[in-house]
Amino acid sequence: MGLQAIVVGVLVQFSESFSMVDLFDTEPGAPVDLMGSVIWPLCLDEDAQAAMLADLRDVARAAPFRQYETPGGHKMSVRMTSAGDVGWMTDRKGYRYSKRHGDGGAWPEIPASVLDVWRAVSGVDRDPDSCLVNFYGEGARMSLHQDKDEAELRWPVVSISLGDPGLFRVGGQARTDPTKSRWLMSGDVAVLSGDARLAYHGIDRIKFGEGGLLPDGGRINVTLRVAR
Ligand code: MD6
Ligand code: FE
Repeated sequence: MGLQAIVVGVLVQFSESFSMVDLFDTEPGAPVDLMGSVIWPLCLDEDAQAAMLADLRDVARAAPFRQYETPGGHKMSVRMTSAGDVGWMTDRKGYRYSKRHGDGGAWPEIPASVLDVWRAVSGVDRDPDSCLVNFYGEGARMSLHQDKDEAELRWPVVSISLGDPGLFRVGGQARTDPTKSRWLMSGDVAVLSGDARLAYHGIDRIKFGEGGLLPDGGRINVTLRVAR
């Protein structure tokens, strides 16, 4: 498959500076198709996961996690922050991308460790301008949604999972289409592109405390997008 060839090629290129996978004892899991989305199991090894987690802690220090409210007035159970030129947010006025975080400052830069993953798996030569960081504590979930707040929907969306397992559900372009589910593990990367770009998807639940990467439990998901 073309994408796998590209990823393996880029992995070889990056393997010295970016420990995405230990090519000597494991290869990245073969890509898994889930209703047209592509999941790369264990794309990041434990060292790469720990390095990215440290970078994300810096992001959260600059722009603290917040619990946003949906336009319908529901508090989201997931806590969010962002990096990049624009960050995704929501309040009573609607879903949108904002140049400033809650304290009024610009968002921090997207960490290089995160950009490397986009460059390896996105299949496009344009970098993302927005990096949403989701934190799932005990009981947090994300209901079925489409990613469609971006100006141009032809760019892929790449997401990286860290920490506790999360049950990822993907369907079609209609909310009522049949769905399939798979546990996303720490280090897994999911790509929504092509026909799956507008697929409904969500996280039904997490296995709190079972991941090992975060000492106090929880799941982090990093979603990269070209928003503008
Ligand atoms: C999550 N992921 O894994 C939520 N969106 O916590 C997403 O909403 C998502 O995994 C677009 C593309 C891939 C994703
Ligand atoms: Fe999404």
